[in-house]
Amino acid sequence: MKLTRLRADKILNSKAMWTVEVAVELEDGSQAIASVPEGLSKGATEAVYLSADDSVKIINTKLSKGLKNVDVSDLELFDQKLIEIDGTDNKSNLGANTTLAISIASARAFANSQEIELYEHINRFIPVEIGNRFPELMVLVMEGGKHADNQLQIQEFLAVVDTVEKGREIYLKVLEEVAKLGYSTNVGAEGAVCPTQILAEEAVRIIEKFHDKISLDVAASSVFEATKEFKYLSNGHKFFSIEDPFPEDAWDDWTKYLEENPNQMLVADDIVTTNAELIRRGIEKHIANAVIIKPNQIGTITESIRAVNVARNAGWKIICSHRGGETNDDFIADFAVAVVSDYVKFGGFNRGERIAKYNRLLAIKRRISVEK
Ligand code: 2PG
Ligand code: MG
Repeated sequence: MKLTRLRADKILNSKAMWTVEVAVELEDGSQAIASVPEGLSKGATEAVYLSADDSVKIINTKLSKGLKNVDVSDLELFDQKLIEIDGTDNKSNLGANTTLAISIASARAFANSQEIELYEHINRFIPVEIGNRFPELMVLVMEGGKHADNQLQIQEFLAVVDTVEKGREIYLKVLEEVAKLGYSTNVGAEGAVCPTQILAEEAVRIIEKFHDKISLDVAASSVFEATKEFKYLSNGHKFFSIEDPFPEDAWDDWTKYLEENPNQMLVADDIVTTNAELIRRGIEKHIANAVIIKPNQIGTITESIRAVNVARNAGWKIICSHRGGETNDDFIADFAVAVVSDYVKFGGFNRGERIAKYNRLLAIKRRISVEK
């Protein structure tokens, strides 16, 4: 099935930044659109994010001609073509936002043309069947760090649950409790509460009142003091998982921590940036046992799948994640189900662009349970 039309426009993301939206049409008239997020606390080794203006220009000139009549049926071959046209290790020619938007829109258009769901199309390229396995949710309940204007140095306080319903309940209880204690109920970048003045110890205690499976994203490369805050908290609390507790260049700190805490789920995000080669290096150095997968850190669906495969083969847990600056595109929900992700991170329940992902997950779950 050939691509016959490719067009890009600039749209706004949830942080009032411009991003790219791509529209694709196939030879049978099937159409699809896709837009991509941008991180707020980015890893240094993420693939290049081109300005939306440059991205739109490249697509509407060079790529709309270069990709015309290219077959989209095989996800891997199509993405390979994008990788070849870019010709760099970090997508610095086309931008990872450009290539990912095209990769998603083309896969979605193909799924439409075949009258199958996007997650079903992607799963054909995954060596694991979906069956009745569905990701658990790391629901964001409190925000700090670069994502909020408050005292918390740690970026994310998350409740780990198996259903959206449970996540919603905990989210609302935490919100109510924060208000009751007299703190502000401001909303952070990713749709959770970010009370001003609150300290990390109290933040955790509030969440612990309602749930005992709590995860953290320390995002240590973004805020210098975050590691210190994490070390203080870990004296009195047990966490289900800990993401980025050390900076992305402190590989030895990661290895040492895992050696000393072999049963702790330790999640690598900024240190490996969805890059299969970096994940391989991380596996060799025993830096973690779980990984965050953010397709826009690498730039195509295929390379994101590669990252998942490498991590999973080493026994690492997979967590598919949204970004700080999001759009209403719900691709990440399809992707998470397709790759049989262990967990997802879609944010809190107070921002439409996060809700879009949760609602898509609910729709997929309904669909899968009807099929069974
Ligand atoms: C993270 C993400 C998503 P950002 O650090 O895991 O929560 O944040 O997209 O800003 O990098
Ligand atoms: Mg992170």
